[in-house]
This record gives sequence, C-alpha cells and structure tokens, in this order.
Amino acid sequence: MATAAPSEPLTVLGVCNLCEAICGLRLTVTPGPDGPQVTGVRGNPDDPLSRGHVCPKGVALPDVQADPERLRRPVRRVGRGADARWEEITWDEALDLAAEALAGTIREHGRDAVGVYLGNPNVHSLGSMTHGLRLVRTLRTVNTYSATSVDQLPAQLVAWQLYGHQLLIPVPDLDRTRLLLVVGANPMASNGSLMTAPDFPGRLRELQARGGRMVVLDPRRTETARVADEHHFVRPGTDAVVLLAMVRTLLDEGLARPAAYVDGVEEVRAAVAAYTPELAERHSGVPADVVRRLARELAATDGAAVYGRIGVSTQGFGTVCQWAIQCLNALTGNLDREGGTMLPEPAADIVGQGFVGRGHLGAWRSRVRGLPEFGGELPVSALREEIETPGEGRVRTLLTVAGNPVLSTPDGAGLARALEDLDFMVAVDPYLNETTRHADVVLPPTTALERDHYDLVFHGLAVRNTARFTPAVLPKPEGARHDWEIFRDLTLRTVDRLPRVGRGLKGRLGWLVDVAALSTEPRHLVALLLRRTGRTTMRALLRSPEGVDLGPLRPTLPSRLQTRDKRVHLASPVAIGDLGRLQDHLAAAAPADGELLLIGRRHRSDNNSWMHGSARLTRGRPRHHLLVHPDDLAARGLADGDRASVTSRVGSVTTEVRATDEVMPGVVSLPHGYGHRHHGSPQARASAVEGVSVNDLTDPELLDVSGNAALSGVPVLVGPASPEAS
Ligand SMILES: Nc1nc2c(c(=O)[nH]1)N[C@H]1C(S)=C(S)[C@@H](COP(=O)(O)OP(=O)(O)OC[C@H]3O[C@@H](n4cnc5c(=O)[nH]c(N)nc54)[C@H](O)[C@@H]3O)O[C@H]1N2
Ligand SMILES: Nc1nc2c(c(=O)[nH]1)N[C@H]1C(S)=C(S)[C@@H](COP(=O)(O)OP(=O)(O)OC[C@H]3O[C@@H](n4cnc5c(=O)[nH]c(N)nc54)[C@H](O)[C@@H]3O)O[C@H]1N2
Ligand code: SF4
Ligand SMILES: [Mo]
Repeated sequence: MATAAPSEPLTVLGVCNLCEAICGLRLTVTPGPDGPQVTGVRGNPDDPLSRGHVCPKGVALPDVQADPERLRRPVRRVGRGADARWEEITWDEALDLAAEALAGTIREHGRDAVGVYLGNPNVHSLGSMTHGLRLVRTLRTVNTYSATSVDQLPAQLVAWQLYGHQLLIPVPDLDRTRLLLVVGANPMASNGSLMTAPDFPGRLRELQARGGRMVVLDPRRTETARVADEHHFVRPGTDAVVLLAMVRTLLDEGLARPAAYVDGVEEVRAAVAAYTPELAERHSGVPADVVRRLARELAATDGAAVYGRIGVSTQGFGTVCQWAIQCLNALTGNLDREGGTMLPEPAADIVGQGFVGRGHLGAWRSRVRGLPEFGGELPVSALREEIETPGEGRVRTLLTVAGNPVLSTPDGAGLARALEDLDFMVAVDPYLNETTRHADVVLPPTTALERDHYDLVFHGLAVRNTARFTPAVLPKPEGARHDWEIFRDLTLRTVDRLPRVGRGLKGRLGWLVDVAALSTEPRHLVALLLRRTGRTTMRALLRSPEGVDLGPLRPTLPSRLQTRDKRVHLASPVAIGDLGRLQDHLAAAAPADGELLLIGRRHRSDNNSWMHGSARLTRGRPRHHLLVHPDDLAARGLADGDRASVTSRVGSVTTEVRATDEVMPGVVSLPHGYGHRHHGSPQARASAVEGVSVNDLTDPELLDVSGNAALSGVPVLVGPASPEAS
C-alpha cells in the first residue's frame, strides 16, 4: 500500500471526508517517535473539483488522529450508569462478543430483534459503502435505521417517484447557472449538501460576477442569506405553500415548457390549483408579489436552478417541498439543462450499476406505529418505541455504526433511556460518545487518514464530473483494523454462528459471492466499478492522485432515467397524496399563545455531533445559544445573555439566549450536535463545549409523510429559567 514513511517532512495528497464537499488536500507528513504525523493541512489547488479549497474542519482533521480520547483498541463496558468502566480487549474477544450477541439474538428471537442504526460518516467512508452495507444486508432485519430519516429522505423518495431511483437527484449546475433559488439551505456554513460544491463561496462569487443572482428563502438571515442578492424570511414549515404557489403561477401564466419526456403536468396543475400566491403570503410571510416574480424569473432565465436542503426536508411537509422543487425545475425547462439542475456522470456509478437499489416504499411497516419503510429503512423516529415495546420483533440487540442518535434524532434523551433496556449493544465508532457510551462493546476503526478513499456517493452529486482515488496517507498502526475489516469479520463470525438451514442453492451461491466480496479490499471493488463505466481507470487515478477532470455536467435525459418507461413521472402519488394533510394543517395553523417555532442551525466549524474535542474548532465565541428575536425576548422579560428555559411537548432544556434580528419574529434557533455535558458523555470531560441538545426538544411524533423527522418548526415555549435550573 502506498503509504508515506518519510524521514523528513513530505507533502502527500489527501482528502477531507468530513462533509460532502470532498476537498482535495495537501498534507505535510512529518516523522515522529510514534510514527509519521500530519503536521500541516492545505487545500490542493490542483484538485479539479475543489481547486484549493479547505475549511477549518479540514484543517482540524489531524486533531482526530492525535486525539488521546479516540479509541485505538476495542473496549468492553463493565458495569452500568455512573459505575460504568471501560476495559480494553483484543479484537478477537471483541468480535466474538459482538458476533455472539448478534447471532444469539437472531437464534433466540429472530432477525428483526437485531436493530441497526447507520450514521452519517458511513457515506463518507469507502469501507462502509463496500463492506458495511453488505453486513447490514446479511443481517436482513426490518429494524434498519439511519440518519437518512433525519435528513434527506424526502429528496430520495421524490427522486424515486419522479426519476425511478432514490439517488438520481439532480444538482444545480452551479458553475453555469444564472439564477439560484436556495430554499432552506446554508451552503456558506455547510459547504453544500446533495450538491457537492467545494468552495461554495468562491463559486458563488463567480456566479454573481457573471451577472447571475442568488435568492434565499430562510427563517434566519444566514451566512448564505447575507451574501445573497435577495433574502426573504419564510415561517418554518410553510415553504410547501410558497413552492406550490410558484408552480401554480408557472402553469397559470402559460410559462411551463417541460421537456417532451415529462408526464403528469395536468395532474400537477389540478393538484396545485388551490395554492395562490396570496395564500402563500398569508401562511409563510413571503409577499405574494415576490412569489409570482420569482416564478416568472425562473421561467425567464436561461439556466436557473431551485435548490432546497435541510430546511425543506426535515420539516412537516418535506416531501411536498422537494416535489414542488423538482416540479419548478422540470416545468421551467431547467431540468437537465446547462445552468439548470443536472445529473452528474460519476466514474463509479453506484446508481447505474445497481450497487444501491432503486428504492421501494411500504414493503413493510414498523411494528408499533405502522410507519412504512423506504428503501429498506424504517424512520429512526420509531427506534425508541421498537426497543421499549414488548412483544415479538422487539429490538433487543442494537448495532450502531458511525452514528450518535442520542444527539441527532428526536427525543434523544428518551432514546438514551431506551438504550439501557437493550440486551446488548455493539458500536463501530472511534469514540465513546453520548450513544456509544451505552454500548457493551465498541469497535474502533482506523481514521480517515489511515485508509484508502474513493467517494462512491458524492462524485455522483457533484457540480462537475471528476474522479479521485486517495491512497492511505498514514500507515495502519499495528493492531488497528480498517472499518471494512471489522465489517468483514463481524459478518463472517455472525453467519458462522447461525444454523445453515433453508438457504438453497441460490442462497449458498449468493453467500459465496458475499464472502468473496467481503474478502476483497475496497480499492479493488472500486477498480471493478470504474471498469464498468469506462470513464476512467484505477491506474489513471493512481497516476493522478489530485483527481481526474471529466468535464462539466452534460444533459443525459431521458436515457439516464430509471423509470421503466424512461419518462419523468412528475405527478408523484405520495406528494400529491399528502396535500390533504397540508390543507388540514393550514386550516389549523394558529400557534398557541406565546408559542415560538424552533429551528436548527449549523456553524462552519461544527461537524454534526462530533469533533467537539478539537480545541481549534471550539475556541472563540460560544455558539450554542438560543437565537431569539429581540421583540420575542422582551415579551418574555428576557435579555440578551440570560438563561432561559425552552420547553416542547417532549422535553425542557435551559440555555443562554442571544438577541438577534437575524431570526424572524416568532422563530428561535438552536444548533444541533450539542449537549455533550447533559448526556454524560465521556467526551464532555475533555471538551469545554457547552450547550444543550436541540433533540431533547424535537418530537418523534412530528413526521413528514416520508417518515422523515420534522426537526424544524417544533413548537416551544420560552421563559426565564427557574433559579435552580442548571
Ligand atoms: N435537530 C436536528 N437534528 C439533526 C440535524 C439537524 O439539522 N437538526 N441534522 C441531521 C443530519 S443532516 C444528520 S446527517 C445527522 C447526523 O447524525 P449521526 O449520523 O447520528 O451522527 P454524527 O454526529 O454524524 O456522528 C457521527 C459518529 O460517527 C463517528 N465516526 C466518525 N468517523 C467515523 C468512521 O470513519 N467510522 C466510524 N465507524 N465512525 C465514525 C463519530 O465518532 C461520531 O460518533 O443528524 C441529524 N440530526
Ligand atoms: N459546518 C458544517 N457543515 C456541514 C455539517 C455540519 O454539521 N457542519 N453537516 C453536514 C450535513 S450532515 C448536512 S445534511 C448538510 C446540511 O446542509 P444545509 O441544509 O445547507 O445546512 P443547514 O445549516 O442545516 O441549513 C438548513 C437551513 O434551513 C433553514 N430552515 C430551517 N427551517 C426552515 C424552514 O422551515 N424553511 C426554510 N426555507 N428554511 C428553514 C435553517 O435556518 C438553515 O439555514 O451540511 C453538511 N455540512
Ligand atoms: S469543506 Fe471543509 S469539511 Fe468539507 S470537505 Fe472541504 S475541508 Fe472538509
Ligand atoms: Mo446530514
């Protein structure tokens, strides 16, 4: 393996896998008594996609490497609660313990008694994609959950209905668009999501320099709103009405010119008929003339793109929003057009090659609440009750991989209590966090710097076609395991402990293929995938570790569609079917007295719920405060800096408030990923990060029709903290 073993500082090309921007890096690697260390991180100007960009988190990558709190060996928990101790054990002991628990649960209670939760970093790890998914498939439990249902599930569901595959998600052709309408996204802080666009700030400057404009709809005047040409506040959870009214305007005014392969326009016309711009204004606060004008501008601009992320996904009408966004792009003729929204052509095509299935809905339902699966996963909002409710199919053993649902899913405090009810919990994670501290055994993989990387997901969502393979920068420490090796061993050891009955010839052959794939290093599987499209080869990528440029996005429809008739089915039954619920919601939507609507936020130097142990990311002005409009503060007898209690249906927290008119009146904001101290995290001992968990307030009962959690727009009451509240 091409790893650096330098005798003096060397420059080695690396990659940042912390967010979807997948920046190429130039790392300084210096020898040391404990082996080579990364002592410098810069952006790589030769990277054809990221062009030298790096952000504070990328610079902090070596902090994870050096972090004394990071686990280097498997650990087993001894004792519970306050008495819990962690004891290092060997890999053999740890894998056997984990496999025995998984297999034992399956033998005694059936497959569905094993639950799986996959967190966000899985999509950023090659080994998780090539080997982790196979482990999950082998376990074959209906109780599979992931961060998808607190994130982009509505976008996947809409892509599946319209384009025939859950990952055929068109991205803005950012480098050529002339009008970008951003709804509920903050790429200046997040660096873009479902739009791999490293250096969003630079790309935006170029957009504006060529005469293009960016318009933002957001309940907060975000970092992105501040550099936009136009920003409008929108009341949380009401975007659906705004977007539907824009669709209606297009159809009403004869501005629609969809491509010939788009079906269902008349059904869409009928579905949106009730949504006038005036209705939109009444519910959202966005002026009716703005709604009309934006629709007209989208239709009139040669190359315009509507883009919506977390704010219009993790809310009560996420699916309707994502659907309306696709309708706007398709009806204005901007779908699959230069400067509009386009489908990247990745060199390793996990969609075209069937590596990830198209998607399916309602193949089974959750046991307690009857929520439908999508693409093989149940909504994570149902996980707690599936652990706590007795009966057949109850989750008794849980496997979490690269996740922290106690901080990242609704009513995390409730979930934390439920985790204590489990018979056994296995976690694959380099840290003891608020979730993994409940595990019985934790298996820590090597870090990103110690393993090969190829982005199987994000090249497929990138604003330019490129490919890049990054060999491990640092050698694998002795006694460490890569994540793919952990998945391989866990799968083999679990299956070994299960009776081999009723698998038939087909099943046995399938298992042989699985064993072969599990035993193959990820880089060889990537090479195979590359060969299938022929867009580049592993050899070419190894020769050009900065990445290979495959050119700007190109029109590819209708041939890329995965619908059986190769047509776009614009009239999504799920979205249109949810309009009745939207009507009911609008009819009822008078907030209770004094109620405020809670939204989240991300900061440039935060990384979901982890990396809060990195001093360079956490120093400076604290950023955990509840943002409140000055009028709302005054009405509650509160002042900037005061401690306030925030109460929702599920919980109550006490935190400091910050007065700011960057949130619209009636709206308050807490960042997600905080709350380490309140959840007794071992991490909290080392890191000084204060702040409560927003997900101690969010509500697992509040869902989009897709099953995605409605984390945004949660009704809360805010008042002075009682003196004894800590
Ligand atoms: N209220 C509210 N809640 C939210 C959100 C919000 O905006 N508001 N955002 C949601 C979104 S978009 C997401 S994606 C989720 C994220 O939620 P999760 O995916 O549940 O959690 P993360 O905070 O990403 O935690 C990642 C964990 O993976 C571990 N990890 C890091 N690298 C690796 C690795 O290479 N291998 C392994 N095995 N583990 C690794 C880290 O140590 C950490 O413990 O949170 C969601 N929750
Ligand atoms: N620095 C940093 N970057 C990250 C992450 C991180 O934790 N930190 N996480 C990564 C992950 S996992 C993801 S999924 C992406 C997310 O990427 P983004 O979606 O760009 O990130 P957010 O900051 O959550 O932006 C959501 C925006 O929606 C707004 N919003 C909330 N409710 C509503 C609403 O009802 N309507 C509208 N119109 N807007 C609303 C919020 O004010 C916020 O500005 O970021 C990724 N990048
Ligand atoms: S934007 Fe920052 S966190 Fe995201 S990939 Fe680039 S360096 Fe890493
Ligand atoms: Mo996410």
